[in-house]
Amino acid sequence: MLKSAKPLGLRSFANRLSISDEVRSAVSLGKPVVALESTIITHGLPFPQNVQMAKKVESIIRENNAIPATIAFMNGIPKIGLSLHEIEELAGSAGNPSINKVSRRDIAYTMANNLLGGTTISSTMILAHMAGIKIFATGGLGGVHRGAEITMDISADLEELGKTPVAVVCAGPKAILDIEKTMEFLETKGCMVATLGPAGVKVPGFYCRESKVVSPYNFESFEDAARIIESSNQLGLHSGSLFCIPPPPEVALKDTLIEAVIDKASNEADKLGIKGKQLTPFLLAEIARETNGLSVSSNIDFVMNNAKAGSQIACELSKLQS
Ligand code: PSU
Ligand code: MN
Repeated sequence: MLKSAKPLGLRSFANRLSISDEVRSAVSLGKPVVALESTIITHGLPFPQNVQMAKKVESIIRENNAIPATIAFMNGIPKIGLSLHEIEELAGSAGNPSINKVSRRDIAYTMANNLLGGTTISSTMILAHMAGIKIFATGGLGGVHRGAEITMDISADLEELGKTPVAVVCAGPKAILDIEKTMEFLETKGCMVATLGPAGVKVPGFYCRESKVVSPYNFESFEDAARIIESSNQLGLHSGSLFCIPPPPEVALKDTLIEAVIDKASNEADKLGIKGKQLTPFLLAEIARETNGLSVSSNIDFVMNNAKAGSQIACELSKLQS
């Protein structure tokens, strides 16, 4: 007998979310809000650059007339809109093995065990959507890893982009990945991909302005981007979308430099048997070491550039909806 079970309708998942007053009010008023992930703080960048980045990206979003919402798990609680103090706590824990890297599959465990967790693109999209946020800005996307035809290492970010209606603004998949296969997978999952620039523009390769892969679509203004998002939402497609912003020429790295460094880091990972969720953080740390921190500073510059673009898209979307 299931007599004692509570009726499902009374258990609202939204009760488990902690949304800051500022974000809750901005969303309900239809103001522009930009979500931010936190795996980049906990597993993507070293301390103290991670905390500097996390604070600066929020102020850039405010300067561009939007409200930032950094997302993370604080003692198991999914929080949308972290306080400065919480950002510092998260950043100070970077490198501590007890802090979890949280994709979709890690969410329930993190909550049940009251863990501190940095959210990847995948779980940030989920929580942003639950909180009513439509735009999310970050640095680089997870994707299909090199050799995935053997390892099956395909980031949960891509599955989420196929099924959660949030627009992700980033500098493309990093060249640590197989960009061509990443684009194929996104097509299969039904995620719209567009790159800022003229028709025929290539998908950026994160550190580099362009990869070898032509972007499926392009957009030339932030209003164009907002119209694509609005069309998807109006039809209830429930798919995510990916807007790629090529990094500014003055901070992009040379293809030849970065290719050699990535090859070396990938071989090292192979040799040490690093795989699963440890692989991306390992590669990022190796690349940072090999470039004497140059990859870290350019990574931060790209996040700022994407946050500015994300804010502008959020402002255009808010205008379309008013
Ligand atoms: N790519 C980067 N920097 C990052 C990440 C990816 O250039 O910090 C992080 C993001 O949070 C992304 C996650 O969602 O890594 C993907 O991890 P994996 O490859 O294990 O799915
Ligand atoms: Mn993986």
